[in-house]
Amino acid sequence: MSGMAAAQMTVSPAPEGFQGYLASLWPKAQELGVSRATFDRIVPTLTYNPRVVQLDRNQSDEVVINPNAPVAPFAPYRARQVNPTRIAMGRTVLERERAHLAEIEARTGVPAGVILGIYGHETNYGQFTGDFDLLRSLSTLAYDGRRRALFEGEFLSAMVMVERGAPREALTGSWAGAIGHPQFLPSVYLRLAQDGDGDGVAAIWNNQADAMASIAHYLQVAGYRRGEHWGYAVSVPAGLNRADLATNVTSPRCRRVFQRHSRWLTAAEWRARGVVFQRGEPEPDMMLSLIEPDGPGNTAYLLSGSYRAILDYNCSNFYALSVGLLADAIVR
Ligand SMILES: [Ca+2]
Repeated sequence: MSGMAAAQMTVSPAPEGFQGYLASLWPKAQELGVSRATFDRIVPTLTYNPRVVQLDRNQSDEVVINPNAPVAPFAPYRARQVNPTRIAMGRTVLERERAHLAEIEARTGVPAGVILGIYGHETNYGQFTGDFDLLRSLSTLAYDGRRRALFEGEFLSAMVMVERGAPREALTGSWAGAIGHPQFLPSVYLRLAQDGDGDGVAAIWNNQADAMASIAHYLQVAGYRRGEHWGYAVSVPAGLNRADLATNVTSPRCRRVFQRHSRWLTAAEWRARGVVFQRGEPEPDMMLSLIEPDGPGNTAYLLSGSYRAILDYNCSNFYALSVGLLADAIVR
């Protein structure tokens, strides 16, 4: 049976059992530090949301992809994502938040441009954060059960956020539980969110400095290296021996994403093979891997270890390349 058929046959439990299921979560919530008062204030207000179950079903169908399908070109994606409006807005935020960004960069080693590159991609700098009620979505998805372990944990994390003072009405986001300006899941918020403006609260739902400090902290923990640029646009000679450059490493996560990267060579070794840097000159001993997202004959990119921290935020080469290119365009 194909995965798609299995997904379509998944039967949701009846909505009538929803409140009983939530009540059964009390011991777990208590263990995490949620008070009875908070639990009793929130849970009776939650109702089953069939819309998010439908969206979750659609997504599970999309996951079934043909591994032999042709790979889509990057250029149209880039044109949509790294557009003049988004670049201009990024520069506006950079100007207005320059002091906060300088402090965040000094502390985390993540450059302002890369922070803004992620911020612009996730929510257009806080403009589009999603309007699904977080606790309602997560409780429904947990009850539905296709990915209960994930969503039950996120629901309980969201309850902990409320316990610690996050305003219930501010917790809105995508149907799948990503909230606020940086689109963090609640568990990510609890682990990594930071206060960027010094008021003691990491208010990623309405504060840009907090959002940017949180994005930077995420990337820092994911391995973004201070002073190591994410990557470089390059021209590749027609005769480049690509078979010799194939990676022999199989990534345990996001296998298809990492498969598109060559093995690592130094910048000097790439130059010796005829690769020309279109802009920027990395140190000769910097380790870089090649991706050709539009195929031979088009602009390619040499990627650093810091690029992989961006992949940790969202494991897609198009996303990470586009974030890096938006970053470069904003600070250019
Ligand atoms: Ca704050």
